[in-house]
Amino acid sequence: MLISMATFEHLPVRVGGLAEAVTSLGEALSKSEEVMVFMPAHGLLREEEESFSSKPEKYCDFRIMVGDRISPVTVYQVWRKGVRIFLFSSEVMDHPQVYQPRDMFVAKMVHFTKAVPGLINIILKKENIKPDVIHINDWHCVFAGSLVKKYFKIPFIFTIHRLCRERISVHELNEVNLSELVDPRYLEGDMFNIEKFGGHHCDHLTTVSYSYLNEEWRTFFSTFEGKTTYVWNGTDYTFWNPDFLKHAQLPRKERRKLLLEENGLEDGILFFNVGRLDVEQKGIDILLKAFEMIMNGEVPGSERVRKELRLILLGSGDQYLENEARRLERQFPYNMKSIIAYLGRETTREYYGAADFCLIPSNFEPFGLVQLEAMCMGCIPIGSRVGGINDTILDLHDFPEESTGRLVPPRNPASLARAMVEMAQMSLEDQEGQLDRMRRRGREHVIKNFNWDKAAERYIRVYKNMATIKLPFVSYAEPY
Ligand code: NHF
Repeated sequence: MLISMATFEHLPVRVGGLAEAVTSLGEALSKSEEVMVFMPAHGLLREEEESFSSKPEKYCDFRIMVGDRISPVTVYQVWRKGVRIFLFSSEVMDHPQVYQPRDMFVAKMVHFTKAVPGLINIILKKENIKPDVIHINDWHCVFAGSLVKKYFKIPFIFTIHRLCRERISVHELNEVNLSELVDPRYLEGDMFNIEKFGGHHCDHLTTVSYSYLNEEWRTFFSTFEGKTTYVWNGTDYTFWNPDFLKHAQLPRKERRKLLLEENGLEDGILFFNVGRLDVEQKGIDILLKAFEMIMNGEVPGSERVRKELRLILLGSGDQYLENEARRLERQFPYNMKSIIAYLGRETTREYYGAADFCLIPSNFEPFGLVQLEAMCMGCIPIGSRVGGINDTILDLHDFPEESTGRLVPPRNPASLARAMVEMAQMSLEDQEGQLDRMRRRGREHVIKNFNWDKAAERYIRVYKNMATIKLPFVSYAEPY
């Protein structure tokens, strides 16, 4: 099967989890199928890119019409781990910021929409091949998928990694002569709802977890119930492997002591959070509040834990949250450290490999990679009972014998604080036997159930029209 995927993020271009997901899926699919990826170049070709296994070479030139302007496009071809990547380069598609500023982003989307069918046309002519499916990742690529389906009769698979509820002005579409896409059913005033349009026009609609599909069932997915399903993402457990730690031979507690020392803190029970400091999705305000509640003695039975509690935040984002984190760090200098930076995958792995617990307080989370990376590294996750977090963590109270972490209600600092105290107490009371078992089970659970080969297998079933779908008369859509 020749699978084509369209995306705005693919490593080395990374804004969020989308890049990891599309890159890993492409690699896994390429073990049995041919895979080509279409992506705007985002200025990538100006740098020497080491993460490709070949040098980018020019594949073709052509021109697209945008309104009454003719815009030249050059497509470069490059290989990365068995995947053939086509990078679209033009004045607009080379803008280095992926989604910003808004005007530039919309222009990029328009150019990409026109350039993808343009390239497929040239591939047909040059190589006499045509993709069997086009897999569209998130709303930015929906229009491209829709045109490819219309012009080449190629099935269009639409995966929602996160619902954005984005709308675009219908005048903008008319101006760039894309009025053939304007479907009056998806007009809200003079704004056009792209995700709904995509849901209607695609052949299969998928999202990345069963819980997220249910959470957004009434608001979105039920409209497309006959073609909707979910496919879990995976994680790269070969990279997230404790054997690669700097001090792999030391006991976990020793590694923790060293890492805390490096961060100017004394040894204690270490909670860790990594990722974007954001209120809307990631719930970092809830985490800061929970920490403050424990430190202010507002959580019953937390006296001993308070002295021992250490919290490290790793990531940057909202200015307000960065300031809050700094304020708490000043207030509780023996207990908290915030590292406002992105330290890279290898260093992040050291933190997972030393921390006792990982906090994932998201308000919603379509899938979420952090809890899986943590479980792979023996760092016990405490996460919100939402989306992919709910699907992947087996809670201590729900499944005492199989548990891999703790689940707490979202948007609830008091519940999170209680769970943190409960887990810290287990650690202090030296129930390490039980915690060690959770750590071991966590890694096994991820390797068995959330690997990319399994995801690829399931997507191939979707591409071939053979995946189970979620319909209201089945209470549970099994993954196979
Ligand atoms: O893991 C990749 C990622 C998800 O939950 C994540 C999200 C965006 O919000 O599928 O996409």
